[in-house]
Amino acid sequence: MKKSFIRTRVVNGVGEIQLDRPEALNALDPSMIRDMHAALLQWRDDQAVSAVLVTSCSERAFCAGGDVKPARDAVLAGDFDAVREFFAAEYRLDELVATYPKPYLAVLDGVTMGGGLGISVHGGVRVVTEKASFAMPETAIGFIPDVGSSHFLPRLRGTAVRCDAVGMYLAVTGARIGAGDALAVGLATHFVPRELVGDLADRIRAGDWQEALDEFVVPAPESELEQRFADIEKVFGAGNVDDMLGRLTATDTGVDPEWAERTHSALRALSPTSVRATVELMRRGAESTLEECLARELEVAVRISAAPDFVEGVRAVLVDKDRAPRWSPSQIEEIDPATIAALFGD
Ligand code: QUE
Repeated sequence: MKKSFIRTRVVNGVGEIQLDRPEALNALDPSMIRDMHAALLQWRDDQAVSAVLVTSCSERAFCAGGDVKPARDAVLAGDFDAVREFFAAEYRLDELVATYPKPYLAVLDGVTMGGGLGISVHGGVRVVTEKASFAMPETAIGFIPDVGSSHFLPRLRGTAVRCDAVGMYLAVTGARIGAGDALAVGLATHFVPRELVGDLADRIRAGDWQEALDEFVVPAPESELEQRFADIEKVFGAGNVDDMLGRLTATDTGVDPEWAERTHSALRALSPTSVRATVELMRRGAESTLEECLARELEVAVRISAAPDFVEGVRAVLVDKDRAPRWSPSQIEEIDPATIAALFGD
């Protein structure tokens, strides 16, 4: 029998899913998505299960995303039915998490990117440790932030300090943030030090997850991102991609010039098609339900996977790992608005 990449068990009414594909940072392949979906469905209708806990067996990662390498192979084979089915299955899992009728807890102790957010952020409890990091890095591989992110990113506003633009910033730049940042924007809900998450999981398995959290949660670490909220709001708060680029290169905006320079070069290295599509996706997502967002993301995902940058981006980042993608078109200014409209089926 083929090895399964997830382990499941039920202890004291807690259904536990442990992601077990450490060699791929728990990137979600079709079998993991299928097995996770099946376990969640079974537990949803099982009176003996009162809560679900999702953890990782890897020290490095919770989950690096949906495994896009097989999707790239399907594109190269011209099998777009397979591409669609891959993403559709992943988004159905995300929607099941979002609508799950029982408490859903994820322990995020390591890298969480892309599809990793899809199986955690839509749940009610997202515990982070100081080793947690988050990113939606799809614009770096010629893709779009998906897994419902066009619903949850436009709704991040900062908690202590308000910032409406932070979701747009995270989506467009793919910036990686830490545990304190994730708590400050609401991607995470609770902080527990790494040295105590094993004990936390044991206490959750003992049956009362709320008591367990009460016992182990400590105050959140500082957020560096929060220090940037004013600049992020000025640059990413309104307008189109050209406005954003203009504000990053202008000298009279009051934005920290060192951060503006860094952010500008980061943006220029990303897929121009992805950057434009992502801004449009987030704008539309701000006014849509999660169901609408997932349906839209699926259509854009299938169409953009057929554009040259997806095959090239996954090649550069995950296959050859030269990190030197050759984008086509190569500049944001060269993108025809009709190309973006077509991605959205307009
Ligand atoms: C953007 C992404 C992904 C990424 C890197 C990006 C992504 C993904 C992985 C990944 C990482 C490690 C693995 C693996 C896949 O990286 O979606 O198989 O071993 O799954 O810049 O969207």
